Amino acid sequence: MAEIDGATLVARCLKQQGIDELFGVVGIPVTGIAAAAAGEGVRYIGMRHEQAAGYAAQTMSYLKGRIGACVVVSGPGMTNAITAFGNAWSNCWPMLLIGGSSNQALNHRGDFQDAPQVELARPFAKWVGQCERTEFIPRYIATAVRTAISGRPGPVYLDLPGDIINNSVDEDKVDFVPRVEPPPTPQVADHLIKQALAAFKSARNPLAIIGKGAAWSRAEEQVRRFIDETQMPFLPSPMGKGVVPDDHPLSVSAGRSYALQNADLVFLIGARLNWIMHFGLPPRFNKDVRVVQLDIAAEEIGTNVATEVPLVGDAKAIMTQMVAALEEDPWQIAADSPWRKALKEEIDAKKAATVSLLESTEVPMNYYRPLKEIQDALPRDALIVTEGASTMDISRQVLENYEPRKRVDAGSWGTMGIGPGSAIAAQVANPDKRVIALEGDAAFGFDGLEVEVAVRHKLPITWIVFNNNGIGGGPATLPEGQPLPPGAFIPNARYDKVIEAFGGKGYHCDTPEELRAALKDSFDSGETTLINVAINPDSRRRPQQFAWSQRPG
Ligand SMILES: Cc1ncc(C[n+]2csc(CCOP(=O)(O)OP(=O)(O)O)c2C)c(N)n1
Ligand SMILES: [Mg+2]
Repeated sequence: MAEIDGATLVARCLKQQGIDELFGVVGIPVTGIAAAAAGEGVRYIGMRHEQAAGYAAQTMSYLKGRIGACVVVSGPGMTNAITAFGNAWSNCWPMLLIGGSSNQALNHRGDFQDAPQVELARPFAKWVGQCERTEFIPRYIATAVRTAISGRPGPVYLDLPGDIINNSVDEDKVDFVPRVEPPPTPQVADHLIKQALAAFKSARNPLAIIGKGAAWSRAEEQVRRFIDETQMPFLPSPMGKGVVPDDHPLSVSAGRSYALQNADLVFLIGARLNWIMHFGLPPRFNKDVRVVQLDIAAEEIGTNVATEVPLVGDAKAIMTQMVAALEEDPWQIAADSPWRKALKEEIDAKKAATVSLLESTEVPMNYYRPLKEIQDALPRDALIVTEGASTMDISRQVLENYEPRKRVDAGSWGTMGIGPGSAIAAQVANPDKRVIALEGDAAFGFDGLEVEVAVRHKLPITWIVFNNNGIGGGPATLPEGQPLPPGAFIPNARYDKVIEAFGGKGYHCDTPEELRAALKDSFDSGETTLINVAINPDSRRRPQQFAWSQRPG
């Protein structure tokens, strides 16, 4: 009888479940899994920190529409992955975290890197399991995958003791199971679609809010048709950008605050009324706002604001129903309606107010001008990974997404450090597309050495660091003999040298012209490059505040 070891079995099952790449950091007891991967058709990508492996795995899930995986060692390796695990929980993304753990025979004996790993994962996990026998590995992986991708997605943790990984078993004794099918995509009863349409018709100022749930369920075609048919103004959430292209005439992104304050009805399409949407509460929302809510999770219905029409199910399936109902009973918001006219005026005024910032020739540069250089240089199907405070928030206004799932950012958890792992996954998933990782200098610091992984795997990511000397900016010189400002870093640091240490190409830019030339050179080179952009530390976003500093209480 043929024997198979646990490590090979893990790699084979990952492949069977549609996982073509495995991210991780090797060591005892998981090195064998990484080593077996290539033989089973899984590309192993060794990262420099477990959190980056975790961000890469979940970004893979989101971009490919199934599940990405990462493997980490016991103890500190596993705890290092927990922040990424929490980020997947907060964003409702699938992710399979595989943690090696101590040999079962050494439980409670003070083993190397022993830790309560199952308990650590549990609060964030949709499912946790510790595999007790090598023969059970296929069933455990299938259960993990099925749970992670079904309903509202989320992260799952599979704990594999060293002896389970290292044991060899008779292949005939292995508990093989079939590949997990794509999850069901529930629709709603027709009367709810009718109720929703009636609610839209009865509203004076309806607004669609498109979230990344719509992007996850691949609802773009149906959402786009709904917007076109009804002419309903829409606001994308940060990662809902691109489900309907940002240059669609009904996008109200530029007039976001006005649109939210004045909408009398919001149609949530895979978007949550959490802090990013100011909880749906005054002063940022109308106190009497009505809610039509499409969400995959029944328990999300009614969060913060009562829901008038609940549409619980898959965004693509329900929007298909909605578009069909509109075909039978067409209805449209007139272009000369007071709501659309008022929004247009507001948007025109807001856009006009930004022109001088976008065209500024000041040096050191503000945020807007270099972002405009990037916007002008990017192809329409570029993937934009971005994090930082002003760097990320202003980029949301200036950098447009024209296709769904083309923006990954700090997300629902506001997590700094997501960028490098996510950019690596984005380029691996889209080898022929332009990928940029736009990083605040502080954000870059969390995981900056991951650029080595990009160089090593020949991933032509363009890293762009917006360098304003710190967290929200720092002084041009550090004060002597006084306490240092808490967010200040070494001024004028040359992050471009970081990539040069690994043989990548670095650029330093002080002016818009230098940045334009660097972007062109970077894009033409087909290499991994890093552009360090000096940003005026006193430059801030337009006077309009961050959602995270706008929370009540
Ligand atoms: C893991 C984590 N640690 C700390 C923070 C707090 N935080 C919010 S934004 C930020 C960095 C902002 O600075 P930078 O990336 O340089 O962007 P800037 O606003 O300067 O453009 C930090 C540390 C966080 N959000 N996540
Ligand atoms: Mg900064």
